[in-house]
Amino acid sequence: MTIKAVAVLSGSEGVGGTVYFSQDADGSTNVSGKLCGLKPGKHGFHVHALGDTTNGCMSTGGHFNPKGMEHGAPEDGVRHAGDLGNVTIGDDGCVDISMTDSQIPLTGENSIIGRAIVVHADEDDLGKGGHELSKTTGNAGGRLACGVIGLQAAA
Ligand SMILES: [Cu+2]
Ligand SMILES: [Zn+2]
Repeated sequence: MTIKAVAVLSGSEGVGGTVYFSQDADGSTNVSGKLCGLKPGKHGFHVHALGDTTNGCMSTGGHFNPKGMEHGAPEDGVRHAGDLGNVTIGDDGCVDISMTDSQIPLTGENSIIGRAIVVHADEDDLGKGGHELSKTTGNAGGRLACGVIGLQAAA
């Protein structure tokens, strides 16, 4: 059985979209969907620890980090579980998301259900930018839109 989840992102100035998650039998999670209303180029894209949007995206906490690691790239050994890198927005202001990740399960103790997905104003430097924020946030700037990750009917 495939476990499925969805997040509807909304934020300032018309930024938003829908992101779908599905977990295969091998435990890795496919992430798909579409975001629009962003300026072309790379924008940080993360799972944040909390599904709390009482103060907009600001109250979703830091990057989901159950292992107590430093910030990194999705392909790095040292990374936050929530570090999904960047999405690249096209000239139309949109991106079609398609990625697979092994650290964002939808079941078990490190499940991302009830947490939030966030898209940022700036590029995530993947921990390598040399900025004081590189090792915590990738210096990805403001939180433009976010959504709480909730279960969908399984398929
Ligand atoms: Cu983030
Ligand atoms: Zn991070």
